[in-house]
Amino acid sequence: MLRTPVLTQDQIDVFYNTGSLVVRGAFSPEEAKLIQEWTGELAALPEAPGRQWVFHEKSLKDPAQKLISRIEYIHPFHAGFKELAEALRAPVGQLLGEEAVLFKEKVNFKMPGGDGFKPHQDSQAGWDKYTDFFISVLVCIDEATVANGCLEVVSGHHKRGLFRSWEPMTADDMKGMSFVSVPTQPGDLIFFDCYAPHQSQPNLSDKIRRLYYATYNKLSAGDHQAQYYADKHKNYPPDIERDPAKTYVFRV
Ligand SMILES: O=C(O)CCC(=O)C(=O)O
Repeated sequence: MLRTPVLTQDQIDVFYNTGSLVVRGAFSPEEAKLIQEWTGELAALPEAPGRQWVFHEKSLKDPAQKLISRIEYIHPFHAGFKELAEALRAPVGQLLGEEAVLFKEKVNFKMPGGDGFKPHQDSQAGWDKYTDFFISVLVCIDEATVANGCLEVVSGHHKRGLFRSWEPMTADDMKGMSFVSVPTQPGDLIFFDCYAPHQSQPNLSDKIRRLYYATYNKLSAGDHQAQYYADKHKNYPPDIERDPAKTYVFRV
């Protein structure tokens, strides 16, 4: 059984003032090892239509090589990740001030050669269609460093709200923002809200960097998970369910 992280009032205040919160060692080394094992099991699950969603990318080190970039829609197919998403619901509920409901989850693999993420706010990916506020939790699976592309967050600018849905941030939006790298160890967590600008660099190192993300909203704002995945499946299905005649564009 994974422990349920509990936040202090000081941590809740940091989250609201800055838009993010780092909790070191929220899971023990044994729990972190278990989550690593689960991630190996997840990556080894066969890819099949209607199952977990697997996405690939071309390696930046060797474009002839294809890498797993991301697996989404996990918890129905892996009991461990179901337990993890459940364990994180309580501290997110503390931050939301009421019960949290899961919106989506994924593992970003960022293998050696894996690409980074352009600066964005999560709600820019059309999440504002479902409700106006989400909190995500990053669970560090492998050590994340500047060299392998750890998360970089901006403090304070979450208070500006959503810039524009389905459009990346412009240079003008980013004036005065400073992206700060947040290296993490297995078992560390980073909570951040859907307006907190963040980005990450490609992984040009030789060390894998897997991070799990679970996103929640207030239960009183509705359970949007099924609709979100149905909509996303239409526009950006997992690789195995793609129509070879179509071009799919990752927008934000
Ligand atoms: O995993 C990362 O490096 C950043 C992920 C991210 O920003 C996203 O998936 O929206």
